Amino acid sequence: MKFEKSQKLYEKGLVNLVGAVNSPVRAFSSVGGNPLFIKKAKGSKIVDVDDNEYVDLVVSYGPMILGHRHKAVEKAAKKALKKGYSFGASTEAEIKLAKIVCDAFPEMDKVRFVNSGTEAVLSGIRLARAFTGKDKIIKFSGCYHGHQDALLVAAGSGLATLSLPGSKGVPEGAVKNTLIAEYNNLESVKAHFETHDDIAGVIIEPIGGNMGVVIPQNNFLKELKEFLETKGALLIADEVMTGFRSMFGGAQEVLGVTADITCLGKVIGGGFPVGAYGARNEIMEQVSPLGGMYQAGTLSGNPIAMAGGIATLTELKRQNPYQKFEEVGQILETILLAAAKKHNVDLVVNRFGSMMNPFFTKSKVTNFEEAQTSDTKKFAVFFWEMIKNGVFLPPSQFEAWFLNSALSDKDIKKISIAVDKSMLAVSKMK
Ligand code: KE4
Repeated sequence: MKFEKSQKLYEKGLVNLVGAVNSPVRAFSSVGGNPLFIKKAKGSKIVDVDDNEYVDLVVSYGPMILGHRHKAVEKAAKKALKKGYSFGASTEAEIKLAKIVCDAFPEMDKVRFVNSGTEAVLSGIRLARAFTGKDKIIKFSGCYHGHQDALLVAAGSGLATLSLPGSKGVPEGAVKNTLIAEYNNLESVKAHFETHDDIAGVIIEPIGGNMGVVIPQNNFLKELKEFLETKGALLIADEVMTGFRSMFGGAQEVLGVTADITCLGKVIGGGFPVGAYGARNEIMEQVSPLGGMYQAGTLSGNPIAMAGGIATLTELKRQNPYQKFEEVGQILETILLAAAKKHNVDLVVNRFGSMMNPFFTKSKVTNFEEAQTSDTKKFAVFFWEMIKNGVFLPPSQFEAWFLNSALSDKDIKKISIAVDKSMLAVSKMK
């Protein structure tokens, strides 16, 4: 496999782009080497500028759940393009997508569209504060909720990848109302309520996806919701990654727990920039123009993005691929564990439906601290061997792999061969 053209573009990109990327996790910092540049993608495959083809297990960190360039989505987007790109006024498409989203999340009477997951969570937090009149927010170490100041503490994803405790440029004042708890540790949440009476709510990834995959244990989410109800605090579910992926109604549908506020992104736009936040009427009536909580956006509800979202969710509902995701996920989990056993590599695999990833550790991984016991040097060797064997993974131990409904049996076979070769390479490390 050659990477010359990616290398050339990387050097060229360094001139006007920071690190030649527009999002840090794409920089390949934790796996070494330089980022690949992608030329095109179709179905389950992605092709880089050196014409290397890969089975794609990144799928844009979640959005491309139908695979790339699904015909129904492409047709809808092309049709929308012919009517205009952006109006700064409402369109019927926004109403259509809002109904699909609210029907999928029964707790959600109304939704507001924004342009990213970060914006969705930013607004969801502001809404919780507006509704409760309280300022403090609890987040869990290892969870990542986008790059808003208040939540860039003890975060996962790119911050964990780069081993950053937080971000420069975030003033102390911006995080003074942010309290940190430990995932799967309800006592660590309760402790904050012992010393604070101004907690608006708790924000959580109902399935952790930014420490690698971390799953709530023993009814953690259900008990958290029940506890918060006794305290008049809100449960804010960050379903940017799990919404429409874990199930059509997100992780809430699978876990049987309803959040007071739900934040969405990724799949909801099918690759086009869409985020959303929603809740029951009594909460959403706080939002301008009905209430005093302000939030706005030039491109919110963009007609092309709405068309992409409507087509993606309509096709996803028609396909209902969740049982298949479970089956394929189980196969991949078995492949990883069998290869690790064969080559005597310590490995744990966490999976929730079509989100999964291996940790190079002996420890169970139920929180951020345990996730950090993973050997990231082994991950880096594994990552590059998988690339050389035609499988595109997120370039970080602390990112989830994502399945899509275009994956074929041939793709699974290719992944299996790549995993075996990559695990052998790991086993040969000094
Ligand atoms: P965006 O602003 O990147 O659309 O969404 C932020 C966000 C919010 N909540 C959760 C649970 C998320 O996973 C994300 C973003 N996820 C990362 C991948 N772990 C996006 C990839 C990137 O940062 O380039």
